[in-house]
Amino acid sequence: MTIIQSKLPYNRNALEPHISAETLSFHYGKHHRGYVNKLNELIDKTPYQELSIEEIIALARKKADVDILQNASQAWNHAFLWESMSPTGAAKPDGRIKEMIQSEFGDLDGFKRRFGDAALSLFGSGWTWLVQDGTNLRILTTGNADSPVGTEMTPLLTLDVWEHAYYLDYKNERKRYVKSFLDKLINWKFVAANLNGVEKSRAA
Ligand code: MN3
Repeated sequence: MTIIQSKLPYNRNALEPHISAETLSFHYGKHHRGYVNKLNELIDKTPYQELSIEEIIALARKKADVDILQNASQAWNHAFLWESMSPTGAAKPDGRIKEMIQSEFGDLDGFKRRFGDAALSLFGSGWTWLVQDGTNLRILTTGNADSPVGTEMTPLLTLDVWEHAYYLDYKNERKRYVKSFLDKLINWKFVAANLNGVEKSRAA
C-alpha cells in the first residue's frame, strides 16, 4: 500500500495573514510531500508496505528503524498539523474540552501561556502538543520527528516549531508565530473531536 499524502483541508492562502500562501506552499508541497515520498521509497517491497501509517510508526519505533520512523512520523505529524489549524480558528473551546482546559490550566489564557512557554523553550526543531493522558490534559514537546503516536497518550493538537514552518513569515521570531497560532488559528472543533481517542487511521 502506498502512503498517500493527506489533502490540505483549506486553500494555500486561507491562513493569511498569519501564515502566508508561500509558507504553506513550501511546507505542504515540499516538506510534507518530501517526507511522504521518502517514506514510500523506504518501505517499498518491505513488510511495512502492508501497514497503516500508525502501524508503521509503532513497528519502526519497536525495531529502531530510524529512517522509517522519522519519515513516517513527520508524514503523520504534518497531516495532523493541517487539521490543527483553521481559517476560522478564532472560535473558542466549548463543552467538555473547555471544562478540561479550565480544570488543568485555570482558563484559556492559562493554557495559552503553558503551551506558548513549551513551544518557546524547545531548543532546535520539534513539535509542541496538547495530549489527553487518561482523564487529564498535558502539554508535551517532542524533538525533531518524534511524536506521541503509538504511546498511551492521545494527541489532540500540535504545532510545528521547525523553522521551516515560520521562517518566511516571521524570520527568527518564533514567539510571534506561536502567538498567532494560539490566538488566531487553533481548530478547537478538531481538538474536541480528538478527545477520547476515537480510533481513526489518518492519511499521511
Ligand atoms: Mn514542518
